[in-house]
Amino acid sequence: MSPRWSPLHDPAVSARVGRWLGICFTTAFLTGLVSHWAQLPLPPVPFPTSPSWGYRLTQGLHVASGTAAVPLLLVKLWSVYPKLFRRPPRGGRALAVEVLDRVSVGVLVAGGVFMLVTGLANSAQWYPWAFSFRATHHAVAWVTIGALVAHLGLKAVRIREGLASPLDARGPTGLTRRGLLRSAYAASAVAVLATAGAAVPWLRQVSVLATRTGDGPQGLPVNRSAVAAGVEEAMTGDGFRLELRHGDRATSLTRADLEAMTQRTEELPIACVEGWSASGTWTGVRVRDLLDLVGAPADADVSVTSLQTRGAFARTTLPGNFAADPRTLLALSLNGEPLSLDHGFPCRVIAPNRPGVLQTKWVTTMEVLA
Ligand SMILES: Nc1nc2c(c(=O)[nH]1)N[C@H]1C(S)=C(S)[C@@H](COP(=O)(O)O)O[C@H]1N2
Ligand SMILES: [Mo]
Repeated sequence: MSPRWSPLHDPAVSARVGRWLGICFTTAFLTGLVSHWAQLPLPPVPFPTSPSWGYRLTQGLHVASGTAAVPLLLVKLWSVYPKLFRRPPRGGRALAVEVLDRVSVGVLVAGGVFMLVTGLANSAQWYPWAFSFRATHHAVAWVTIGALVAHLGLKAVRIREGLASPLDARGPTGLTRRGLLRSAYAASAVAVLATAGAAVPWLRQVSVLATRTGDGPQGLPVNRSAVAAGVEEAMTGDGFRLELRHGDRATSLTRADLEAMTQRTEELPIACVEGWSASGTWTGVRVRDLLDLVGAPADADVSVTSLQTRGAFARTTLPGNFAADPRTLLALSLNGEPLSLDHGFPCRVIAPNRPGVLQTKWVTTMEVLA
């Protein structure tokens, strides 16, 4: 590095902060693949229904690792940006390596920034774009992780040298490399603690920036309210029917009919793709018991439709292994009280190990798919 740059702009710093950044990106990538798998309409290998808290854990880690990466990425970029002004080497081979290096770093930075910006916006429930969040976030994840692998390969020697370099050198303000790294790690820890209370109950007191903190009717947060979904109280009154269909067999049930069936109680979490999660005690009818009313075969996939008139996720598919799991309920009550309208009155799906977005509220039809 040319002497006019501070010794803080050095591989001793960038390799160390990069190591943590790599751990965060890899964690976010792997847990993101889990989430993608869980949300595919009908994956060839079914997403498992156990453990019931699995998605709560992986999606909590997904959002926490992305959050932790933000300060690390900023410090990493700051530590390396003088390299942008480096004169390119002469000669064929060295120049080719340099070009490859710059392209992989360019893709890695652009992809990493895109992933963190879209992910954070999503976890704050802000969707200021027109493209499909999940498809795009998933595609760019592969590009970013590919660029990361290329970067690690091209930089293996420099990284090893950087990790072995000492941390005592000071910048012009007196800050040492060690001090800079500690500040970066501290910023990262604060970012996680400030938000992780959305998934970890005992962190709620310190998580001042969490989007959801366990509040809401019946002790559970609400993501899309009845008003937002265009569900009105009148649609859920005496005229409400749950339609069950299987080929030419069909049955129609009132809420009182559902209440008259055998009731089961399960403790299951709502684990939102946005990272927040909370456990609830749900009581209602086993989905399998409902499917028996129309003679559905074991493990049949079920199409579930909501009363909602606005927004996405009015229709979801409950895969066969979820429909067959005895813990999967069409819930009628939450934490000992009839569901509030915002939690999906008259009835809603609650299944183990399922992304919140697929736990359909205000269910009005369940149709067995061939
Ligand atoms: N019909 C319908 N059901 C829905 C949604 C929706 O938009 N429409 N949102 C889902 C999302 S994103 C989550 S996280 C859970 C939240 O359930 P809760 O509001 O009861 O906590 O409901 C899900 N059920
Ligand atoms: Mo959600």
